[in-house]
Amino acid sequence: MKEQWWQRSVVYQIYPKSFQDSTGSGTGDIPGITRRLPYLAKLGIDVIWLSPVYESPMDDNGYDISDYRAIWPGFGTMEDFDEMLATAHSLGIKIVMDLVVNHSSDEHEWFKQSRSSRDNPYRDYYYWRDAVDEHEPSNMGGVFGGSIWEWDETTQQYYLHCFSKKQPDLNWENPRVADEVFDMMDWWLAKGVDGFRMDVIGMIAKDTSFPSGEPGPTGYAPLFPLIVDEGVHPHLQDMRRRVLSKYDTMTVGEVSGATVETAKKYANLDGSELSMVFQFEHVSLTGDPDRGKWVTDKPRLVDLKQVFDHWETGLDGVAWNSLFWDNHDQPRAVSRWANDSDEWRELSAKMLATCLHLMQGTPYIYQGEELGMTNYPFEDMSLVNDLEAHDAYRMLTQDCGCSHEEAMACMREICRDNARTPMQWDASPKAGFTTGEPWLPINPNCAIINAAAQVDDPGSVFAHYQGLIALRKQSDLVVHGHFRLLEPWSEELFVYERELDGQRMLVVCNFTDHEVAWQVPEEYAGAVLVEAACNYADAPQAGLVRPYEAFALMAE
Ligand code: TEU
Repeated sequence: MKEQWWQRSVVYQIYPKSFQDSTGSGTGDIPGITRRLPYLAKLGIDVIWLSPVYESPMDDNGYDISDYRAIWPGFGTMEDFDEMLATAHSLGIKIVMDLVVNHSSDEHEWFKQSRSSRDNPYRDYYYWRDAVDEHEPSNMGGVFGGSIWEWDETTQQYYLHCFSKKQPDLNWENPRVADEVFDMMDWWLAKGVDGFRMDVIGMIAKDTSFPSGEPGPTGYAPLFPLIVDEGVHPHLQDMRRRVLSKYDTMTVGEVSGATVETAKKYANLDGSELSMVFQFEHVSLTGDPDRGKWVTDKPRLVDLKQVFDHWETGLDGVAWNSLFWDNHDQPRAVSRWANDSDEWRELSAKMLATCLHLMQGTPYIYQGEELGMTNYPFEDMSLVNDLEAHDAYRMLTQDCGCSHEEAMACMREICRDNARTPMQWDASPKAGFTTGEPWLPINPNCAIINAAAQVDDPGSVFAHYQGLIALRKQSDLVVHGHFRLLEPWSEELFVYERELDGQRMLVVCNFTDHEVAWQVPEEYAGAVLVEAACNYADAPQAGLVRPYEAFALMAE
């Protein structure tokens, strides 16, 4: 099939609240993004995934939208947006917006109308149900804790919200909802944006019998049985027909429950639905039936390799993979997957980059990942903003019997604010992010981890990402090569091979802080070293792989 531009692209995710403040407000904004576009051009990325900048009460930092065609004043104006878009395009960078249409804000006009009376024309834009025996219609719990149902006194019914009560779920069974969404998407695409990242798009079709389930320690039943995956595809095919097919777009769906089988539909190379999906198998390798993701365990390398092998081989030639370690909902890559100590941080951050960027699929870099930014040392909840984390702290300490310190250890390992601390631009106390009071604490390690110290250093993490991005641009093997996992049972090495038309690349990554005895396969004797993949200054040593070493070899 014809190569699509987003198959050879590298995407950079910007969380606008934490990227660059241009006014001294303490939160990032759109003019700040515009100012930093030359930095992104130097890195070499092709696409920006811009987390929401729309009008919002900011209950969930913009993932609760009250006007899909307006900019939150704290981020700037629509003119600022238009200037950012034009500047990005002038630098050869595309902009993909965040489409949040599983739910809106409760302050959206649609919901204000919907909740005003039972016979309002907008009533069925959302899910409303009567109480059952004076209780919520079902006992499922939301992602941010509590019931998925909120009582509304005015019309004496409950409304559905899978996330916070300020994020009522849109009723996609009502065709007018699709009409409104597709019209809004068309409006943004006509402005020149280049596509969408689709927030929890895998959740827009629900079992509207709203079943109850077996409650857990929180007293609520799990949410996932509510989701009807097969009901999502007709909406996406409709979206493709009515809107996306009119433009040359990149689309990526957040489908946390995606499997290789369902991804073959969501991300089919025939263009019938989306370009790709974010699957969550690798970021869900740890967890607990009662506490969910709130544990401090580290994923096992063998499990991680099994997931990537499954997805790389499962989609090859049929659908397209996204590749990520990190985003605004995940802890920082080098802290979660490698080693953020002073001794090993730079080396292991580069190793992670090589490991991910030489696989088949579109790689995503989360802001600061290209610098090796780390998790934040949260000591208590006073510095934590995220509503998901505050609910989790309450659940851990009140429902699961955790001590404050046990709960804070989970926060330091996994909470979303680890990725949301401000971007570290320079070594000054406020990291060049703001001249005001930052909305989240700035990591004190900005003194040593910052863009200014790296952009002109050929040995920096930034430079390593630059090299991998440049390699992808000129290598059909990296973009299209078939994946084969080697050493599947090694708990230390992630070794895989790419092959295309007889050309082969061997990628070797040591995920440990110690030397591992290992021999490069005979068929790679005399192969050529891929400089961009290597994170040690000198060539790999025969018969062993050094701590957190990454290298690649090319053979004909
Ligand atoms: O995330 C979906 C979601 O379930 C997240 O809450 C995430 O998977 C979870 O925090 C991991 O444990 C999307 C957005 O990315 C997230 O920022 C929003 O809070 C959420 O949807 C609601 O819009």
